[in-house]
Amino acid sequence: PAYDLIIRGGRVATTTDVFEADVAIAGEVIVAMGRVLGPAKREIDARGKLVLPGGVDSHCHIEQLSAAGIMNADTFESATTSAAFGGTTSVISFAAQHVGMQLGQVLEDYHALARNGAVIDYAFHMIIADPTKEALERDLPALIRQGHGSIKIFMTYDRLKIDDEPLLDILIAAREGGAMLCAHAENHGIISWMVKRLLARGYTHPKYHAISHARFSEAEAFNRLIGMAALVDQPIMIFHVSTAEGARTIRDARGEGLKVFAETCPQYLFLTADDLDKPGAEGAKWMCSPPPRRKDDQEALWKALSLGDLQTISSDHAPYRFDETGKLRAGPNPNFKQVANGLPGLEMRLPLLFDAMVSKGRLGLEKFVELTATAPAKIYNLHPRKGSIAVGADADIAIWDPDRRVTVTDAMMHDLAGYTPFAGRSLQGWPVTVLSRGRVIVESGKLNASPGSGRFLARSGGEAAKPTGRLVSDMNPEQNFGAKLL
Ligand code: DUC
Ligand code: ZN
Ligand code: ZN
Ligand code: ZN
Repeated sequence: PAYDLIIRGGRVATTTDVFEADVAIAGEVIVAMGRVLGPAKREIDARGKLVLPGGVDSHCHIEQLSAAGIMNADTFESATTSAAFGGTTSVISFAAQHVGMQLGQVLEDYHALARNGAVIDYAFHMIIADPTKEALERDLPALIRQGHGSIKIFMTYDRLKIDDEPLLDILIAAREGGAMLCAHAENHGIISWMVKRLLARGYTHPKYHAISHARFSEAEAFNRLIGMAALVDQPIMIFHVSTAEGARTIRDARGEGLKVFAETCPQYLFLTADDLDKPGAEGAKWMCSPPPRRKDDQEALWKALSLGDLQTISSDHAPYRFDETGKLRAGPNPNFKQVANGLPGLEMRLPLLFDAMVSKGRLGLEKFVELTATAPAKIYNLHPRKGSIAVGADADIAIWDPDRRVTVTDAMMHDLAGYTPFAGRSLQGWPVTVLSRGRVIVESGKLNASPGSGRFLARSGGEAAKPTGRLVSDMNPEQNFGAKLL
């Protein structure tokens, strides 16, 4: 037969269309779509099912050392397995430099972990925490050329934060390498000042974590970052937008024609600060940064997604067990500052969003495909290989049963966090069969992929990371540098 596999009779969805078609695969690639294709060595009956591009999760922390030096709960094997069970077939995780580490070595170390463990394809954002001359001038340009087309920085966290001056140096370095600059943007001073005042007055319960991240710490940092990026005409991606004011700041910047991209995450669409308000230390399970906010913020984020102000929804998967190895490392009754920040989310990202967007109808199926697969693939230059069902694309496909109802439990998760912050929810729609480059890796509730079978996705910064060509006059004082900098 001409084809290795045909997915027959399903409804295929892209960002613009939903249509019934057979999808034919040869080797690792989709080679035909149409009616009554065949024959093939194998067929999958997809009648009554949706045939969607595998999810692209462009923000997840895997086998990463936290700011406080705690290793998170997953390995590449467990994290990518949980991603696959949730319908996700590509991840962009982090290669995280800490102060004193050489960037090239950091990349080698994360490559080794992923090469041995990943069951789906992966790429890395390079976290820069120590912007030395060697890191920015020697290592970074070479590493970008080797296929790491994005950089991430933190504007908060004691051991990671990048102040304004070095941030400008990093923005220039990103610009020169053609890389996207991603940021965790929160005002560090406001948060650390709030933390100290709360703890000094005995407010130690996990729920005060949310209060310590005062809402304007987000919009303030967004605005400062946007200003610096505009000065040097460098495109940016603002991670995990959580507040209405944050979303409005991004909307204003985009309205000015600035190249500002932004994401949010399920925790900001489905959780609120009240979820942290549980007896004892239990609320620590819902602690992430920024924290879940309010109901009206959720509505503002949905609106921002519908208007295109936010372009992607990632998980920010950052799993820590609710025990002495993770969240309770400081003891059974930690103060909120002692608890590692982060939630597991690789597996539940798509089922939560499918239920809300497709089954309950909020924004609809095409927008679900766009926000969770196509747009992140485009922004991070993985498209057209990843992120869409198209002839010539990798056969990364999730077949969804739109009628299957599932009540989420901790026990059904495949990551190593040991819990999900979304347990107890009843969802409609579930990914039942998942393909990565033509291999059927999830089927009948079982994984059929060996650790290390995922591949590294080398990519340049691509179109999204290209400057607009409109430098502000401060960076071009003689008005005769063309698109060149001061
Ligand atoms: N926030 C989290 O909640 N986890 C990982 C890192 C971060 O910034
Ligand atoms: Zn590399
Ligand atoms: Zn972050
Ligand atoms: Zn993160």
